[in-house]
Amino acid sequence: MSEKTIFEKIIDRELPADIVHEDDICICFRDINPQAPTHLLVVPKKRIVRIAESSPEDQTILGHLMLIVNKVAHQEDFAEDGFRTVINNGPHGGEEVPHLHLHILAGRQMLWPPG
Ligand code: DGP
Repeated sequence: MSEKTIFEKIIDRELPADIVHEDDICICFRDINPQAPTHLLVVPKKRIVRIAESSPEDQTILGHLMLIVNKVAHQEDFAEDGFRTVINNGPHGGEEVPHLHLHILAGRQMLWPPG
């Protein structure tokens, strides 16, 4: 865990991002490769590598991320129409960036099962 992830570079303002929310615990910004009309990422400032490597001491952070999903859904005005929240974990999950992040997808009808 030596090199900074892309998300740590965004948190540290070494890379630009379209930030829609930030607080002491997390940051939320627009995904660079959107899979829906609105595609946001909610990222904890603490580098939890992935949900399968989180621990009980992360409980407050993990709960906070969920509440920020709620906040930005209202702030960005897609709470009522609906949206999908996704966490990709490991190779079968399609995880690319080893820094926990919640995807929020909104602005179109989601399909089930997901691809
Ligand atoms: P995942 O596959 O779950 O690890 O998702 C990683 C997401 O991160 C993917 O949807 C694209 C997004 N992403 C990667 N690099 C950047 C970047 O430099 N800026 C932004 N805004 N998003 C990025």
